[in-house]
Amino acid sequence: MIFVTSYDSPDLDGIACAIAYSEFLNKEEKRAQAIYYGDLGLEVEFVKQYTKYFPVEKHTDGFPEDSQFVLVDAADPDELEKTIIPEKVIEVIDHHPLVFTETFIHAQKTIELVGSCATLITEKFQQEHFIPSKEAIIYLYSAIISNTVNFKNTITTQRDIDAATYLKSFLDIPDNYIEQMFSSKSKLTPKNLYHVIFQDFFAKPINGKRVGIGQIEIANLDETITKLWNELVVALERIRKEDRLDYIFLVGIDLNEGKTMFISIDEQSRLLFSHALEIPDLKNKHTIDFIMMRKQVWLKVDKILESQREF
Ligand SMILES: [Mn+2]
Repeated sequence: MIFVTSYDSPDLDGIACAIAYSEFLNKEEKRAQAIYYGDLGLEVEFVKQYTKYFPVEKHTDGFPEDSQFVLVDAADPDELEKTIIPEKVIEVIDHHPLVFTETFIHAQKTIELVGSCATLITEKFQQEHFIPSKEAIIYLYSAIISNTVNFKNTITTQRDIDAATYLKSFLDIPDNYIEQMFSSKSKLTPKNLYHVIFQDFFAKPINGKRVGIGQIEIANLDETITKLWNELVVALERIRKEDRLDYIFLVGIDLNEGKTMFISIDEQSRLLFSHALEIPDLKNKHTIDFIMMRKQVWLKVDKILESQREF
């Protein structure tokens, strides 16, 4: 059996790719099953409800001896489930610049810097003249729209636009589908705030310091953050303690306006990110009028911390 999976607590891109690519392998008469581990975000829940289709098994225990693995939207061994043995990974498909693919010695690799991994999966279907199932098409289309923030994100390439246009030609979805999908993940409340941030939070050591960056993508960002500021500080403090972080930062993406808000809750982190982002007057709640995703922020933070400077 080939298990198709993404990183822990996958986003919509990871889930869409796992669903569609296991379908692709099945069409090639290979036995494949999409699986995930961890938790699912509000956006995955939205597409799941819309399609009433979710052929992805939650993985809980070990794998049979003869298992093989395909990784989609994931190529970093550190983010993988520990029971997946790197030597048994036969294929890696990802769209991220930071990869450690040498770990997967037996894997065929497709690493291309487009906006969404779903674009790469869509292209594989096109090359083989396979048409995905209606449900898989909805997942792939939604993933491209989500990852590229409806093509407003600077990571968007023409290939993403072409893949989404191709997928959309098979679809008959309501005009406000994208709006609904975006607002599905915008329902931040004092109660779910910690969970939503934690669901898409990533921490790592850089040069002896532990750095954590969360990312939230919502509509009405400014209004929501202003309203939930006190709860947000509590949630970030809790994550900082649990993860023993030296620096913590939150990247907020406004889905409707295509803006980014950088959030820091302590002076040390504010200073680090002020240097990294080259924004001298960085405020605790600082808005810029274009989209900068966490991945782009990490590159800047890596660079500044690796230069051994003290903050
Ligand atoms: Mn992705």
